[in-house]
Amino acid sequence: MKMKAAVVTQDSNGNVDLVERDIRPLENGEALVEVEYCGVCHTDLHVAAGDFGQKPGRVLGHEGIGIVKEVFPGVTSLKPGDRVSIAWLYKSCGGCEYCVTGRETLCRRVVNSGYTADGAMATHCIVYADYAVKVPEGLDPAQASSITCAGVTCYKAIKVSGVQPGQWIAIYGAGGLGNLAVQYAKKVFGAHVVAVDINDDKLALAQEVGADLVVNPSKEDAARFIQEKTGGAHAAVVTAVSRAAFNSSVDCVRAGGRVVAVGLPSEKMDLSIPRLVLDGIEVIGSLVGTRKDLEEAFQFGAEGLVVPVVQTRSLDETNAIFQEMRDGKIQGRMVIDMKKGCCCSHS
Ligand code: 8ID
Ligand code: ZN
Repeated sequence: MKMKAAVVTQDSNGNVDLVERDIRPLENGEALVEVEYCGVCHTDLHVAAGDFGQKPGRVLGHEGIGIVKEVFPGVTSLKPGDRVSIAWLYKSCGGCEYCVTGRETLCRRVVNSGYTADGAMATHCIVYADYAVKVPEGLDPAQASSITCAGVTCYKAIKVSGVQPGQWIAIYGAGGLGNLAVQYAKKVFGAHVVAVDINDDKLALAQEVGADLVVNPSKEDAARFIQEKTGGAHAAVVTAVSRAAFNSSVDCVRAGGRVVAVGLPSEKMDLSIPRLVLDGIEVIGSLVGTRKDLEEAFQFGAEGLVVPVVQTRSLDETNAIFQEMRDGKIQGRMVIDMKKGCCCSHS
């Protein structure tokens, strides 16, 4: 059987080639999923451009949702017909200090979809069954796809931020991740939210989904604005792909504030040592979420507390979507619908 897939170009130039490939036979513990939707995450752009090492030929995609078609004999966690996710956490070792202490995404032997394993930007994908999280009833599959990375990453990062109900959190970057961060922070954690983005359209959408305040750092000093309006945020989550945003986030929090780094610009941030020490600022990274985090993040979507803003396109348009993302033109999340523009010759 064949599949159609978007793979990193041989020279990792930031684009994909659309190819037809054989679907390999399943191995122990695996399941074959017919992909319905796959969101395009900015991480796909980083992988396609070789930002974390060159991955020519790799099938991208870690915001996949699909239906299980077949499982390897002995697999009990999934059955044909189940709707499941294909997330960044493809598989971890299950036995190391990270895996046994609820930090499986930090496993040193982790395998990641669309990076070190072939991912979900394809008509079909092979998953490791125990790591494919089931999508709850009542959650639209296109919306579920954007929760599979963007949603769970922000939900987890806000957990890590420790923000309490009624406190202020600053969300830097109001794109695919940031729009969902605003919603989780507001609707699930009961925080007051200030959204920061260089694009006014994204700020308008952030306001629509619940941001109390918005600020555009290309027009005014965001950290000063946040200090003046809130007395300093209690926490900040930085999803912007920009060093300037990371630097500003350290200045926007009050004494004792915590900055959670999520965005992945290939740069270094400035940290004033006196600011860190005298004001007790914490800076911590947060990487996607565990399977349990994803189950929880899905449930808030199924209950309608969080409503991902998604638009759908075809797999053939992947390079155009990448360019729109680079240009900051996408509102919410662009999701590839595998049925769109499909000739069905591959199935
Ligand atoms: O687990 C993780 N830590 C994780 C998971 C998923 C994604 C990390 N990421 C990383 C991605 O690799 C990427 O580096 O998070 C970053 C954001 O991903 P995204 O939300 O999928 O990207 P996007 O939709 O393009 O949104 C980025 C937003 O940042 C804004 C842009 O306008 C856009 O809305 N932005 C930029 I670029 N510079 C800014 C600045 N200086 C800014 N906003 C505020 N200030
Ligand atoms: Zn992602």
